[in-house]
Amino acid sequence: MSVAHINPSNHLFSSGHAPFSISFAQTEQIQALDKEKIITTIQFSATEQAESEDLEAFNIMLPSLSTPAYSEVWVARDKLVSGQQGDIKFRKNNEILFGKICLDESRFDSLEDCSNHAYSSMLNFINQKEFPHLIRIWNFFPEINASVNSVERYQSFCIGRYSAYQNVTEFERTLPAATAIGSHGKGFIVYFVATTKAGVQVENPRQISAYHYPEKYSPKSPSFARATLKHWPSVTHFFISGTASIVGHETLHEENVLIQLEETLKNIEALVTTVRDTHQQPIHDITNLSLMKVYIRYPEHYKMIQESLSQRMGKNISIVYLQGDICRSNLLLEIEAFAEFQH
Ligand code: 3EB
Repeated sequence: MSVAHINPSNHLFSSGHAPFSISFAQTEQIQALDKEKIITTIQFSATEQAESEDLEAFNIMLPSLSTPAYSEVWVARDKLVSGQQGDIKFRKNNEILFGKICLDESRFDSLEDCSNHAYSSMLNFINQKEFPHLIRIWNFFPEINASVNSVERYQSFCIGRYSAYQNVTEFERTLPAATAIGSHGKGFIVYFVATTKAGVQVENPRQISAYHYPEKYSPKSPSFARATLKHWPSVTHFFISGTASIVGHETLHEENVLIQLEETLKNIEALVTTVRDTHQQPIHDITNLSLMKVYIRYPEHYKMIQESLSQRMGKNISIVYLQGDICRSNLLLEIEAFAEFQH
């Protein structure tokens, strides 16, 4: 049973030390929660799901490869209020702001404009609020590997995002960890977490910073950090970006998904080691991470990946497997991760 080792209740109820917790949970567990403290519940399903008015629940159109399907649940320690400004829906308390933008691309002349609008709105929005620091962003939109006028859609997305960031002073220093995945839904979706005090950027010694990638991947480089560490008064959160089989800036092992998995884990390991040795965080190795999301291009690779990864990760980490398109067509999988350290 692919998810037998998941024990969502370990994380579900915030210990009280952290401003929020993240876990993978099933419907019954979510129903038991205090609604005023649910930041959001993210479902992953290939079929459209009813969306609540105020972010309490929304769906990302990525088929779940593991069964049963788990939702990603964000629970706050303190009560939240909801709001909306323009295209942005948000929920916040004194410590955290969670925001989501969902755009209909047909409103715009191009994906570049759509991406630029989403990022400009988000940056403008967080700057007016008590939460000017981004610590984590997710991006989902369809047909990520398709080309329009010989520009890949992922590149158009990068160009729009980059130009929105041009209004931020020394923007590269402010970039948070991120994920960008091709979904099966129609909408262009960005969701983000912003805080009152900045997180710490972490880069990967095995990889060139994405914001310094050469032009061949995108005329304007991808604007994200490899990971963010966010220190709170008594815990630290560690957000690892979507990570793939890239060393330096090149994709490795195009033909072999299991070797891509190994290379990806080496990249994640390098981030863990950096956080342990350079940032003095109490993490020994990758088996100490708490959550992982694995995005797999071809569903037929799921079983192989799941067998290999669950063996490597042991019992403490909860893993969900989703079918999604990775932003370079030669990448077969991508993994993001999360951990919480008590001080
Ligand atoms: C990579 O390392 C893989 O454009 O926001 C991973 C995470 C990737 C985020 C993004 C892209 C993004 O380049 C792709």
